Amino acid sequence: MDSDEYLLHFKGYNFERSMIDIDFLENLEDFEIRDDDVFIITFPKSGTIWTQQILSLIYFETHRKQTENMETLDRAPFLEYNIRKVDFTKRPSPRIFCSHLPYYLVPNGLKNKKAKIVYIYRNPKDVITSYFHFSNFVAVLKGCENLDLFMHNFLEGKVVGSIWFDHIKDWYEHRHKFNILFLSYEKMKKDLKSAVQTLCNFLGKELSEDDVDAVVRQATFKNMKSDSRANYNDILKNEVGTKSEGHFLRKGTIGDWKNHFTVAQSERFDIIFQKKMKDIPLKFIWDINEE
Ligand code: PPS
Repeated sequence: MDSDEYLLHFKGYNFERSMIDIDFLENLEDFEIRDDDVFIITFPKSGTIWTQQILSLIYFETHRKQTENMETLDRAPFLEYNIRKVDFTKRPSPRIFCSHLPYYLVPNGLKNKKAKIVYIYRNPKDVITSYFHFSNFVAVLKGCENLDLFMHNFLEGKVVGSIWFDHIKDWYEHRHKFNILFLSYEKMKKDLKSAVQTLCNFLGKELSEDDVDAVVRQATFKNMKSDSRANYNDILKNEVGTKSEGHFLRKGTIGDWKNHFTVAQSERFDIIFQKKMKDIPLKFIWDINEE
């Protein structure tokens, strides 16, 4: 294990240093998995909190119908960033977790293929753009003066989550070991209702048409942004800390990278992407108007 001010390098992967309990990490592979557990797994800035909200709405009628006032972080906490020190063994089933872990660090019990994993991925130019802003917004990440420098760190894996290409490729190539659904941020953005239905089918949850509509309504960018239980404003301000003005729900769109990447940066990234992703048939959408 080695570390710098922001990153904790553990078993080949970079964690956010201040939010990690090292004892928990050391024992993560033996963390007991229940058959009805559900994991949302992502590389950072790929739609984690959005999916957290969607799954929470799908699973909990009290959330869907707004009869219980609970933050989504408490309904679907992060496994490795347990900032509220929840005793996960005491959580009632079904438990939803979020995680940025690479495939080789997740609890072994997930390989029984009973518990479910939803892997959300996003086109990496938008991930970089979102991550660049987030790094300059929250106190627990290293800020970066320009996108060029951030892209350099991103490609080198000097960010929480390490190398984006490794994360997605490894999960994809080891998908047969898990009960896993791959779904893209962009598909969710382009047709949220279909994405919710895809998720319900995978999770074995039968919701009425009205309930699906209620999930979709409460998971739009606009409605999440104004819902204090879902938008992370208070969590970032009071528990994580911020270093500038901003919002967790920043733009919430496809293709904002075009407002930040130069042509040269974009072309440089394309060459790397084509080379590294040539054997991975996952579909990426780079533009809001793309089919
Ligand atoms: S984190 O910090 O890794 O958990 O971040 P993560 O939640 O994975 O990603 C944050 C980005 O997701 C966007 N987001 C949404 N987009 C569309 N619709 C909805 N409802 C939604 N909720 C969150 C959020 O705005 C971040 O993207 P950017 O591009 O920065 O806006």
